[in-house]
Amino acid sequence: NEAGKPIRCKAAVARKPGEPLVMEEIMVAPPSRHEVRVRIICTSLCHSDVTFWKMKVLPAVFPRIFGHEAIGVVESVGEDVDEVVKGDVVVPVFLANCGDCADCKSNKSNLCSTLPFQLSPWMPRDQTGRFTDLKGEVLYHFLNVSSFSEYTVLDIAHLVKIDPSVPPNKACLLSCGVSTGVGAAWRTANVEKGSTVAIFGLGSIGLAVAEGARICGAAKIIGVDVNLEKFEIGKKFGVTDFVNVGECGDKPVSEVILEMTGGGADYCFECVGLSSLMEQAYASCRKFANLRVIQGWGKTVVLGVGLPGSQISIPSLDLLHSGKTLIGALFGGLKAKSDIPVLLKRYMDKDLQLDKFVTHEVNFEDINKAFDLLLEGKSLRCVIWM
Ligand code: CXF
Ligand code: ZN
Repeated sequence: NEAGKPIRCKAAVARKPGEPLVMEEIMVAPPSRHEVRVRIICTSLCHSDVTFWKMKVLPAVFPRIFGHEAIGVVESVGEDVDEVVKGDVVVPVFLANCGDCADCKSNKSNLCSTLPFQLSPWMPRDQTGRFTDLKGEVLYHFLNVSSFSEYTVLDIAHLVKIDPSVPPNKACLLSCGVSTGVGAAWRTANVEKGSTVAIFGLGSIGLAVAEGARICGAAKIIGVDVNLEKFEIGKKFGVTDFVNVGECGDKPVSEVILEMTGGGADYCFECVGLSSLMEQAYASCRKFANLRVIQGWGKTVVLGVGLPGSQISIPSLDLLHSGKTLIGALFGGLKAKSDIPVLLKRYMDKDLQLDKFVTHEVNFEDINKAFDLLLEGKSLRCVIWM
């Protein structure tokens, strides 16, 4: 029984930006107040891990333990934790949900104000760390999760207790990427039956938007990508039409989409993080049919993570005359504690499909293979088993 004591275990440490992770023995401190120490069962690689692993300028901090899409078992709990007990199966989430603040209590927001989202290298509540290497040197945290370790410490606001019967290699997908895409269609856009959707970028997030739009009953799901192969993949996720950006010639993509949809898609989603694509997405969505229609048309959702400082430019008269909306969403607008169990149930009911996102599985020792596969564009989700 290690409760209350540091645990020695294996972790994949990112020592330097862009260099392969190093398997090391590390020490994981016991959970403080409002915290839980978790044994990770499996984790998967999300593109944000790669983005921050590559980053040489601030907010880059090394050495660091990446990983934020995972599932695990509670090993021990700190003071004032009554939501979970040892042995509970939990899914970590990078975005907090304390359940207690004005925002968590409101159905208008998923941005907890007790622990507001920030790119901190520490634990969220006290801004200190729980990891050290065997020389006593600090290893930084990532996105409040750091799941590339056999054990990690999570704030209680950053985990969701789930039904332990769900296969872990599927449940872990709901920890970040798939939830973000499905949530964007379901919660942020509120896609309804019969609507037309355009998705810019058919990576895992874009495909998860397609899956979300499909289960919401969208009639037309247009995938936009530079890679024609993505259309074949997209079809498996409900994509019905494809726009190959390389084949649009001098025409802006938005013009092609306006033609295909007779005036614009009801909902557009940007899933790459490129300013020009965000502008094209906004230009591709439909204007209000008439001013008495209060809601429903012309909504653009930005999910892609842009470069720090990057700007977008929207024609102001377009905004004024069209009544279109542009919104960004973290975690697809989902509230982790209440929405993840709903998505899991829909998976168990064979309604939401998760299996097709898992294209590869590797053992923890081979974690660098997961990086290679994602960098080469060969994988959607590669599950890493501890
Ligand atoms: C991202 C969202 C934007 C900031 C970095 C993390 N989420 C998960 O991958
Ligand atoms: Zn992620």
